[in-house]
Amino acid sequence: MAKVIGGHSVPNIPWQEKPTNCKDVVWRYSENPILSRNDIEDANSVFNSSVIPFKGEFRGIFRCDKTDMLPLLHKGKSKDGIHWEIEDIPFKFENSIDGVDYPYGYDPRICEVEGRYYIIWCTGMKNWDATIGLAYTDDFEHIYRMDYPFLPYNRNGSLFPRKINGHYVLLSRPMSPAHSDFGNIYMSQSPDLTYWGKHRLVMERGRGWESVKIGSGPTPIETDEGWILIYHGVKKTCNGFAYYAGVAVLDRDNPEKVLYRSKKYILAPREIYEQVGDVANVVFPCAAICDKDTGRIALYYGAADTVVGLAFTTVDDLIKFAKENS
Ligand code: BMA
Repeated sequence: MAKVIGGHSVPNIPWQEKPTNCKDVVWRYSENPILSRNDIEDANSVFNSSVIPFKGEFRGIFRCDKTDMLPLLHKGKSKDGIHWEIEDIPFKFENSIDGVDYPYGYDPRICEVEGRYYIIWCTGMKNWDATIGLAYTDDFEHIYRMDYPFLPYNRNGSLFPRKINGHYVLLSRPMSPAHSDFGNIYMSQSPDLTYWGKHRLVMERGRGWESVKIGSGPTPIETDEGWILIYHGVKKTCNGFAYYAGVAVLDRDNPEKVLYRSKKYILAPREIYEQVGDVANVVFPCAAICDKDTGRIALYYGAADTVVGLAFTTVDDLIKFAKENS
């Protein structure tokens, strides 16, 4: 088994063995979806959400659109990572950065660095221009905003769970407000999580399922073979965009260097709850819990911009797939 570096033992990681007739690298939880609008009062949808192990349980930040269709962030807790108690009211930050709370928020990721939990999400600035928001919490009770890492327009921020060569490293996907049909993954570095620079291109959109744009997904997982990066890729069809998930392995000391990148997707909208919803044909992973002892991975993804799905794979499965299909 590839050795998982850092991270935690998560003996209670949600898990189901791969069905014997399944040939896919990622397989779905048999009771999907795990969360829907019925789990939050007055909700239209709950999707693209992030979770993390916390003191033997799990905590999460959930994107919920209530029936006013404004995306905001809700806290949630769970003992088993499958059954969640989500707060009905979006959380408020303890402080403000520019005099406003946040007009909207979506696609959160959570990353633990040195015992502190960072939340990275797409936020609206005062005038609603979209950029990446950054916040931290130590207890999932009080959440403190930090400054915006980047100017608009930017989304899909994923932080690495340790400093690399003395710097925090953040992946992001700058975008044009005028054209939503291109986008590549970049990385930026910071000595203090406030000032960001040394921006580098990591991956450009590819072919087929990732030909329109790509964006990083869950917090990368460190192994002795490199960082496992799960990301989403978008294809244009005559019925609009379709969202897939893919995998790449980045160099441990210099994640700008892509070691392997699968030409094939690892997850596609195939089930009815992924194909039918507010936005059809979307799988959008935002969290991957990894148990460092077994290499098991529980992958959480938004489905059709409507519900949350859970799927499984392993560190070895992903690395092998990325190598064989690179
Ligand atoms: C992207 C983001 C995601 C969403 C996806 C599909 O641009 O806004 O939140 O899941 O589109 O609608």
